[in-house]
Amino acid sequence: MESLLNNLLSGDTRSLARVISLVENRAPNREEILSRLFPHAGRARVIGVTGSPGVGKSSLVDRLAAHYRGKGFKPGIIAVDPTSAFTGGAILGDRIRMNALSSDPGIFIRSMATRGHLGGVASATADVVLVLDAAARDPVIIETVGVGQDEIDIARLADLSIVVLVPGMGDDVQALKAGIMEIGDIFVINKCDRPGVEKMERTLSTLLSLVEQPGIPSPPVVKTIATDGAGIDELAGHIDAWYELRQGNAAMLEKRRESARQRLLALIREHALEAVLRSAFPDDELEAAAERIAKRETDPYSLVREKMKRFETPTP
Ligand SMILES: Nc1nc2c(ncn2[C@@H]2O[C@H](COP(=O)(O)OP(=O)(O)OP(=O)(O)O)[C@@H](O)[C@H]2O)c(=O)[nH]1
Ligand SMILES: [Mg+2]
Repeated sequence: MESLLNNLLSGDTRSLARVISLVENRAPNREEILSRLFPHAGRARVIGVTGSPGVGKSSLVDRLAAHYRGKGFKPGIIAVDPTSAFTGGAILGDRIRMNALSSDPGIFIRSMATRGHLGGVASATADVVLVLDAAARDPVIIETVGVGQDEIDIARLADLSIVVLVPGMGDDVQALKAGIMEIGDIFVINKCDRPGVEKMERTLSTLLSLVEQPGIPSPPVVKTIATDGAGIDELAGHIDAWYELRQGNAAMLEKRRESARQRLLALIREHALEAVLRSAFPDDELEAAAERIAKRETDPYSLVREKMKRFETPTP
């Protein structure tokens, strides 16, 4: 393990891929690995890109990564895929679309399925961000489809969230959860080669004025055409300015503190659940109990009350 981690730290891509797999597959030594890497992380800019299916997130991420690559950085990309565990097709789709990049070892791409992670996908994504960060990947860009709590949790992992919209989705935008509007630090109207750009701009500024907070300037809105690269330099300019403005300031520190708090709680939850299950339901007792409840021989409430008694500390 020592040499694997050293290779990762000195920039070896294959070791990076192996460590991510170990972490994602919940290898028994994964927490040891993560604590070893932790001191080497904390430098990467972590950028979230969120938006409805097909708005052009992967195309934008592809362009952004190429932009930063051109500046001498080595970006890491995590594509969080909500459907891949069911069909396997969407992962392949992302791989194909991002193909132009994948031949360059300076850009590392990883797809993650949202299902099948015991601790939740946000938790698994946080671990992968840490690994990429320790491997000196910067920026780390996370692509997610903007639906559901998982995505909002993932967006919270990022320092900065980019929300992607397209012309003609007016009514869909109205239906967007307020949560998504609120996490947006920069808004992108992509596919500006299509009609309806001005209407979309107006709808967006109306929505932004609803969530506006006094004293805080509205987030920038950038118009892009990801397929030909128009607006990408401007988008990167806003990202860079965002970081410059916040470098080491109180709001940034508060965001990192909040993110650390969430991470800590998530880890405690995971460990506590595992420990309680192991202690209260050893072997296949969980299955046996489920069967008894299904057959109406007992009820879950008294069973859990009974099982939890062992964790109660006696009141002095
Ligand atoms: N006309 C036009 N098409 C675009 C633009 N950006 C992306 N597309 C196309 O839109 C389709 C979807 O693009 P993706 O980048 O895969 O979108 P996505 O949001 O990552 O999609 P999912 O990951 O499936 O949610 C592709 O066919 C792109 O070529 C654009 O600016 N203009
Ligand atoms: Mg995509």
